[in-house]
Amino acid sequence: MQGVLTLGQFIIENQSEFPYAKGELSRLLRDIGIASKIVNREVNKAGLMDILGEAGTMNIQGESQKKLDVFANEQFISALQSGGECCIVASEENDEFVYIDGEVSKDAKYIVAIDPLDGSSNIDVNVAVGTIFSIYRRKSSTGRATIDDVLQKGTEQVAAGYVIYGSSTMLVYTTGKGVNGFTLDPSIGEFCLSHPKMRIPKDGTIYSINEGNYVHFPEGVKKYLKYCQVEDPTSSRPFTSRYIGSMVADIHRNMIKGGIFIYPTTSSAPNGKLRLVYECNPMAFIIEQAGGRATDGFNRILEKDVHSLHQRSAIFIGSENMVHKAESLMSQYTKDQSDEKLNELLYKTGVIGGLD
Ligand code: P6P
Repeated sequence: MQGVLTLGQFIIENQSEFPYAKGELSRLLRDIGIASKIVNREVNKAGLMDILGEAGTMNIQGESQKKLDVFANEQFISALQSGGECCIVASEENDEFVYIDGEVSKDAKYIVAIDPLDGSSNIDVNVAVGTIFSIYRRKSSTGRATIDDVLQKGTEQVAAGYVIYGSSTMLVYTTGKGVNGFTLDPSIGEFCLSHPKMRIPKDGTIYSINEGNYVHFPEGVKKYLKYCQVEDPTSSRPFTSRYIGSMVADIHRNMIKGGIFIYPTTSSAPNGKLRLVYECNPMAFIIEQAGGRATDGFNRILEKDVHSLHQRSAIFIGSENMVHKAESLMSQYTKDQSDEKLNELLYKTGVIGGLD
């Protein structure tokens, strides 16, 4: 394996990045890598097994769970349970967060938030799907961890990553010191460093959005789409529209080629569709670490207050200059409905708050 650096070797070689870490975070990342390989095996042969289709259950989002959703969720929770480095798992597939029982785990210092299989509705049509994970250090120092240990701002993440189960399977993660990508080599069953120090281009010519919702988009988004579609060779417009319908796949493509992914508020998703804790925050951490930008159209994703486990957010994420352009049109044409701005206004006018 001359010249091949596996995920495990890379984690150990870069362990000094983790402040105060005595190997726990390294082992936690290893556990996630192991579960990803098991999920990858099932995703790759989903068509051959009775593992396609509906599980006959619904998650808290009211979405019918695919058998692979449930399988993936079980694999990640099981890997984290046996690894012993995590005390709580917050998963898209579970209404409430899950305590990781066990003599060791209950005192473990890390919290994992995860979307075990994002885009799972694409599995039956053989389109790339992904896993998204976010790792926090628990804030409480004694007793059982609580919901407050989970509902931390995105800026508090110690690590975040995604796995894309596509033409090849890649694990991309950051611990706050840049982004590195690893491709699974099935012949040795190892994730191998293939994309060191990933950077997203500052500009791009790809925009990703479900234009089927056009009539329900905020005015600023409509203006941005028209901007993308105008003929202007000096700025390489019209841009190209690419939408896979799998957040990990759309954002990964934009990471490599440059581009912007937008899931704004719509009439059916007045707070956006994507979830802040285990989709928007981890992807925002990764993209910012790669030199990109991630906001809700007005506010930096990582600084948004986290009120609840399955809280949703609008997201504009990708190449820095493209996101800036979209934000400028949002501020020009759309009123910021987010809590932060409303609370700020109420505070300033003395309706709420005050120092007492
Ligand atoms: P729509 C998949 O269900 C997902 O959560 C993301 O992966 C994806 O970007 C989005 O929803 C697609 O949503 O409404 O365009 O089908």
